[in-house]
Formats: sequence, structure tokens, C-alpha cells
Amino acid sequence: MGTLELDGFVLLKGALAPALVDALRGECERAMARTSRPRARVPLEQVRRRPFADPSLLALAGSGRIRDLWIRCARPGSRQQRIHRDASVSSQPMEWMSADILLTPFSGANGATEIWPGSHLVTDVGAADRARTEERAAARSSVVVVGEPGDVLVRNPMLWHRAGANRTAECRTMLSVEYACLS
Ligand SMILES: O=C(O)CCC(=O)C(=O)O
Repeated sequence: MGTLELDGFVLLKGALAPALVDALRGECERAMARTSRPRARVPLEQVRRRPFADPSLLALAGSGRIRDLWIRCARPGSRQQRIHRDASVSSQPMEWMSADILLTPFSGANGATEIWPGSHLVTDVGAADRARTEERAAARSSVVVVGEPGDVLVRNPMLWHRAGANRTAECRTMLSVEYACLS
């Protein structure tokens, strides 16, 4: 279990009820069936409706608000990603956080997200400097986020992370909710 401040992430086990997770998975699977891409943005008008506008999802934001919603699906046979972060060094101080809602099991076999604790504090490697990121990450230890549907990985967007290879016959699906601080 990490702390958001020092490790840049926290895994909330069983944060969302099975009925809500089932409803979200249904919506997300229907959306992903309409595209061959690995991710899809949830349109604003849908964000305002349930299940996306469920109070439990909004509660994860504390006093913030949802700024964006992405469905991410690692399809069977998808390859390991490069290590990356979702925000750039120049965007400090961070004004948003990401919550990845697991909608399917995450395991080593289906390429569960790998994260580098504390890497959100590394500010001398830019997002474009891929070779240096890989080199720096190799010198640190990483964690593979294994979990169950309903678990939520809250993470700083500056955290280095990547999807692993999905060697199963099923999609590994999550809903990434981006929460903005009030301004
Ligand atoms: O699927 C994952 O575990 C991470 C996906 C990701 O980082 C991305 O799509 O940028």
C-alpha cells in the first residue's frame, strides 16, 4: 500500500460495489466494441449520466470534479507499452489526479499495469526523453498492480507506468477517471 504523496499512488481495494462495476463494465465493453483502438474517451453527455455520474465515482474526487474519462482496454495479444507518464514535467504543480477503476481482474498474465513508486517526484526527465526514462526506471524497483474488479488505483499522472503484454484471450479493461482540483 503506497501513499499518494510519497509513492504517487494508492490502491483502494474493493472501493466500488459489484453492481456499479458491472454497469460500468457493460458501458465500457459496448463502447470498445465500436472501435479497434486501445482507448476511447467517454463523451461529455455520457459523463453526466449514470453509471458514470454515480455518486461513488464523484466521491473519489473529494472536492474536485471529473475533467475527463477514458476507457482503456488491453486487448488479447496486446504488447507491453513503453514506460511513460500522463503529464509533463512542465505541468507542475499537478492540478489533477487519475483514478483507474479496474473493471476486470488485473494479473501478470493479462499485463496488469506496472508502476514505479516515487517516480512522480523525478522532474529531470521529460516525457519525450524515452531512452532516459527507461534507463532511470531500470535502476528503481517497480510494482505490478494486481487486483480485482472494483479496486481503484489512484495515481499521480506523473508516475511512470506501462501496460504489460496481455497473453490471455480476454480484454483487460479499466475506466480512468481524471479528477481536477477546484480552481
Ligand atoms: O493499460 C494499462 O495498464 C495502462 C495504459 C496506459 O498507460 C495508456 O494507455 O497510456
